[in-house]
Amino acid sequence: MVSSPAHLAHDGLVEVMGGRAVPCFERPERITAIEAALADTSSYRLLPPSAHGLAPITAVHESALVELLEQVWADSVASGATDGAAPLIPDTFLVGPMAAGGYRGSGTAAPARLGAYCLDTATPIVAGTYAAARAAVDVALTAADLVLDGEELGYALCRPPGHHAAREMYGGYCFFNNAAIVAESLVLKGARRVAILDVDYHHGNGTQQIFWERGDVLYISLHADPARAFPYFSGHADEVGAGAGKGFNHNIPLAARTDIQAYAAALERACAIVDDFAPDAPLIVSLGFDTFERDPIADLALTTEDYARVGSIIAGLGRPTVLIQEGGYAIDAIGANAVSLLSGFGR
Ligand code: Q9C
Ligand code: ZN
Repeated sequence: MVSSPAHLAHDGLVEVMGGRAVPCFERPERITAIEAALADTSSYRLLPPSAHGLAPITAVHESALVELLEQVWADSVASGATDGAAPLIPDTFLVGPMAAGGYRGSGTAAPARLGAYCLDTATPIVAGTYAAARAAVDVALTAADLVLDGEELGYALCRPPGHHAAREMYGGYCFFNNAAIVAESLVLKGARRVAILDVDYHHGNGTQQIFWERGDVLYISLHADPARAFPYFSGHADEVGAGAGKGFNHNIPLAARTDIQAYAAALERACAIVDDFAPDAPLIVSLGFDTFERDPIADLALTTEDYARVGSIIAGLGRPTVLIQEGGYAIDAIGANAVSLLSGFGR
């Protein structure tokens, strides 16, 4: 289990949802609650991350995105675009005809820079955001190192999460795509087939986009049907990849209130696809607990006990596994949900 206190400084305060500014759902207590629950069981070792540098990040993300995230807060404070208390949330988005031909605008003002790279109004940037996002990547890569060094299971307590971040886009509470960065790092270490299984409530549009034309990285996701759920514009069953990646992207959309019976059947289908693909590197799991029955922004119906079953189905693949924390916003239950999932791995 790997985690870093650097995430504490990414505390966005507010997001804009449904036309209202509301307290961020993606908050520091999510990870401290998991840490506390794991510490209570006293059967897990909690390790700090080791620094892996920028190269694994720029292998997956455009440097323009990395530079934006690194600089925009300080630039905005210097220019007066923020008073230093208000988080940065874009108010103008580069979409449709204005974005034609890869146009990013030449604007240097913070709204122009944010709106050219950001998906939504729920992903505020504050002073500590970049350091937290960098640390989350290190947490993920360090958990993968543990598994490469022989552990059967590594759990990366990543925050901020990653699976909505695409090659040159952030959003959906995500800045760097922790799972995709781990997958690409495994390829760069010589793996020929890497599988990412995404069990977050939301479709991982970023991970899908990054590996869309790749036959060496399988992406398979179970998530709420985008007909009703964020990110709305991706996650449909007919999105199967393109070029060399055709057939290596699988989306399994789920109905509202899906319970463990239907969920387990879908997960077993997904695991069969992973098994057929026969990865030659550790399995990467994008792990969200927003499938929980009481999650405040979601509508599936898994219980705390059900996560043991989810864990045991994934463990049934019999593969070394790196769990990468994504979403999950019921803070009073997230620790118990994590402990339950790990129990399914026999831990
Ligand atoms: N009306 C993750 O779970 N807002 N991100 C949805 C719905 C964004 C979730 C608004 C949700 C992002 C990692
Ligand atoms: Zn989610």
